[in-house]
Amino acid sequence: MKSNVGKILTTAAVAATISAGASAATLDDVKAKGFIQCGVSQGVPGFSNADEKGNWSGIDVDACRATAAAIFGDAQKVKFTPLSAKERFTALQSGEIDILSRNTTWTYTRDTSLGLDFTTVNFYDGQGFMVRKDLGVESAMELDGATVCTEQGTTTELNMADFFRKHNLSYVPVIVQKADEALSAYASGRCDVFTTDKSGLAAHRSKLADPAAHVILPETISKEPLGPVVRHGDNQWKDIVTWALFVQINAEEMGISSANVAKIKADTKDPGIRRLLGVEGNMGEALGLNADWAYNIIAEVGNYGEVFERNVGPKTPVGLPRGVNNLWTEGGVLYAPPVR
Ligand SMILES: N[C@@H](CCC(=O)N[C@@H](CS)C(=O)NCC(=O)O)C(=O)O
Repeated sequence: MKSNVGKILTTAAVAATISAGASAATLDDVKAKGFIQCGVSQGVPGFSNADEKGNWSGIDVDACRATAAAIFGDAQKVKFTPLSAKERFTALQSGEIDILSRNTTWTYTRDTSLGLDFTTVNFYDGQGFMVRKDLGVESAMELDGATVCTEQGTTTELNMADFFRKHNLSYVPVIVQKADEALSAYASGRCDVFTTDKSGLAAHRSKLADPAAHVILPETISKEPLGPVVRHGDNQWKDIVTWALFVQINAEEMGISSANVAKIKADTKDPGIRRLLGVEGNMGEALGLNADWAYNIIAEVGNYGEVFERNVGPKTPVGLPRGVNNLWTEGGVLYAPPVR
């Protein structure tokens, strides 16, 4: 009996040593410098966008803020690096950034060939087309011969080529280096069509002089699961970024928000919530974090629903419905593994 206990402890200790030794690099670096360097877009309202004072906001910004809240108990401990689509993966590979949180689609090729790992999905999307309303086009099937603008280094390029080829339609691609160039080429009439993720279309439309003069066509031509990316091989860091998002999804499901988390922490007798909020035990320890890691995420950044409504929901200029990005209990696909 005694020797068995000894064996189990030894195995656990060895596992802990291996995991700490092999994977602690990014967390240690981040703790030492005192902030997370977060790679974001150059400006997609609702996802990552800076105001005139240089304050960043958006769903992708909040993924980095949630991680900062988990580590530092301070969601402001993040610095942002705006990146074009083409630059983004190199910035992560080279160590210039700690997290890439920039409307980036999780694909097989990216996950397996870039030395990077997708954590989880913070927005389920799909590619669409936007045209000027006065063109009178109602379906993507009417786009034969169109000039189509988009940004280089995106999933958009191949999806668009596949779509036109599959439907035997011709098109003229205009591929530019920056989203703003693509948008101004579209706005000036150099392109008939602007194509990207549908959330991106809604975001970019909100920047146009007369958003109501543009229509997003009904077709969704691809799957674009968007989420934060980290370097391959740092499992602890990947776990922290992943579970920060899972905490926010679970919090919404449990009815815990930034508005009520303090009261719930003080009053609740629910054992699962007591563990999640660090009243009992220390769920943060296995991630190298404190017991209040999840509490801090919810208190400072909010649950997933709050993040969605504040950044891209119907009351914002981006104006997206919750749709598939709703909880599984509400008809969506958000289903986070439990914190237990
Ligand atoms: N989700 C797609 C598209 C991402 C993307 O970069 N789209 C462009 C739309 S034109 C964009 O958002 N650019 C914003 C920027 O560069 O600031 C991908 O991962 O490749």
